[in-house]
Amino acid sequence: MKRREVVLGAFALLAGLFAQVSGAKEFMLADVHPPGHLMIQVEERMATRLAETSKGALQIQLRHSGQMGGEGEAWEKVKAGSLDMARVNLAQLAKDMPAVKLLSLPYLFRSREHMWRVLGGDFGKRIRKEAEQNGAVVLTYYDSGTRSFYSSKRSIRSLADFKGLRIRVQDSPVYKDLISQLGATPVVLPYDKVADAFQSGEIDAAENNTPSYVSSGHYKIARYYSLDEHSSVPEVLVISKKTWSSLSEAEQKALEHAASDSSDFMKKLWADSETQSLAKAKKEGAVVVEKSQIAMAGIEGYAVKLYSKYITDSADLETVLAILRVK
Ligand code: GTR
Repeated sequence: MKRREVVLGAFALLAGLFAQVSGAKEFMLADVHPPGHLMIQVEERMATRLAETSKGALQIQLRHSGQMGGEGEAWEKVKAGSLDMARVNLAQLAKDMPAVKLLSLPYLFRSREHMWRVLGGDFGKRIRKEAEQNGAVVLTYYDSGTRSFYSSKRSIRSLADFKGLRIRVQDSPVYKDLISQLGATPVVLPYDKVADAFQSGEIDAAENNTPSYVSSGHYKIARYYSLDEHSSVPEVLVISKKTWSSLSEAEQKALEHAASDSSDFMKKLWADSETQSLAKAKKEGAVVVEKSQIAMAGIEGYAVKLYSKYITDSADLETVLAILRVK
């Protein structure tokens, strides 16, 4: 049987567990991306699938474009149980979860396939456990590609180009250290404040994957994009433990299933979304520097310092080695 048939079969089986209902349970889902970003399309599909499977009993109310605040705020609310669900970058959880600090280290993953296998194995279980200790349940992960630097000032081609730059980062200790190690100044800002910060001169650079560089409009302000691919931290969909424990087993299964189906859907479309975004940025004037044109040897030196800071004991070392050993 083909995978698509298996998936549809599972949805049909789950649907059998739901009776037609009059009142529905609604889950508020926060995301910072605007409509049009692949992530939002994927979440809309998840909402539709969930509503169909549950015969209308389970509904997702999607709040896109940061309507519920920045990602840090959304994560805090999920932990506290005052927001049902959030889709955030896993880096947002680094402050609270030691496993995520290790996962955020540069150059940890050899490839996207390697990353997915790590998330599906023991390390994935550890992340789930740490999330639960914080009051959240991990429903699924999504592709986020690799992140690269962009600047409004100049192309970054070597370590020397970082000197004096003020670079926006997500609120993660690893990202802040990464920028300092490169000789620049980290500026922590929520995603929706980045464009204004470029305009006002508060920052000279930021970093992100190509779909976000383009859908946010940053490519129009910070035209120099250097594909150094310094990190690949996936996106995560979390639900508050409070909401999760109020659901029946059938409801939990339907939600898990819709989430994992949406992640599979994203996996198929991600590469195209990267290619199309990069083509758009180039066509509209972004100056793109390929990885082969960047003096990576100098830049990669910072990774060594980060590894020695974040691998604090033999257990951390064993964890990182286990990640590297995953085939
Ligand atoms: C995007 C990511 C968001 C958020 C944003 C940021 O690529 O999808 O979840 O992390 O980057 O830089 O704040």
